[in-house]
Amino acid sequence: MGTVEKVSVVRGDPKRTALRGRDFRLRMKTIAVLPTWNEADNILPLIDELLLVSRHLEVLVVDDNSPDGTWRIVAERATTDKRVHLLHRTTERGRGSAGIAGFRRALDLGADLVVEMDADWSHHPRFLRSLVRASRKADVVIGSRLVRGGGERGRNPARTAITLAANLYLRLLLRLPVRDCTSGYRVFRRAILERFDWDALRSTGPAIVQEMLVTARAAGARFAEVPILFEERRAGTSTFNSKIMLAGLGAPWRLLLGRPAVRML
Ligand SMILES: Nc1nc2c(ncn2[C@@H]2O[C@H](COP(=O)(O)OP(=O)(O)OP(=O)(O)O)[C@@H](O)[C@H]2O)c(=O)[nH]1
Ligand SMILES: [Mg+2]
Repeated sequence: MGTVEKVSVVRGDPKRTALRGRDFRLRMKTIAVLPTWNEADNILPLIDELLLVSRHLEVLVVDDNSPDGTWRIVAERATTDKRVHLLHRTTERGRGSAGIAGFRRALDLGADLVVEMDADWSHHPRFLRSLVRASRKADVVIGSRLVRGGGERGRNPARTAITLAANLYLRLLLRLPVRDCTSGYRVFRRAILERFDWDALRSTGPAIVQEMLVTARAAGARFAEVPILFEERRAGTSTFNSKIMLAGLGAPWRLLLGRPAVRML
């Protein structure tokens, strides 16, 4: 099967591109998938801000039975707002499998575009319009810290250094056609997600971010990167730790050795 690799980088000031949003692809059903683990203090304001981006945007929270009751807050909100959905998982836990479950549910809900983003305000809704706009010419759009106009704000320099090193390592090994291959702020078109063999994806943790890029590339996806400013989480605590970082070193080797989870046509 042939592989088409095409990258386009949308340059410019992310604040300005985010505001020029008249051409948000309003007729496309767009669902933002938010995996959550203990995001009770972030989730409602974030949902509110997201719903303001477009009245055609819906939100799907995938919560793994967070001890702080994030799922309960979202369940209550979902009873009064048809644009809010909750996938409450009680038997599984993990950022990777939550993402996969969220994408599958978004497709079942009829999404034309699926957005994936963190629920801690690191991925601000003000960039969503420019990401969605770029999906007119790309199957996968990355909210990127590593193109002109993008970056990180208010972060511990050690975390920024880890991001840079991880991207260097992953790009060297996986030869991915994007600069920011650890960004979890992305937009996927339905057609490319329909090529995924969801049962065959293997990453249960954050490596799912790269596994989805590898899978999309094998399915012939066109990629684009749009600048974003990644900010420190507003409330709650990070799930990132040295164990996750070490697991991240091994993850690309598994991807290199395995077959991408693409359905045969
Ligand atoms: N459903 C689910 N979501 C998770 C799990 N672990 C993390 N998340 C969510 O995944 C997103 C990213 O997790 P973070 O803890 O912010 O990790 P990170 O962004 O790599 O680390 P920081 O940059 O320090 O914030 C957040 O929205 C979390 O709530 C999990 O086990 N299950
Ligand atoms: Mg985070």
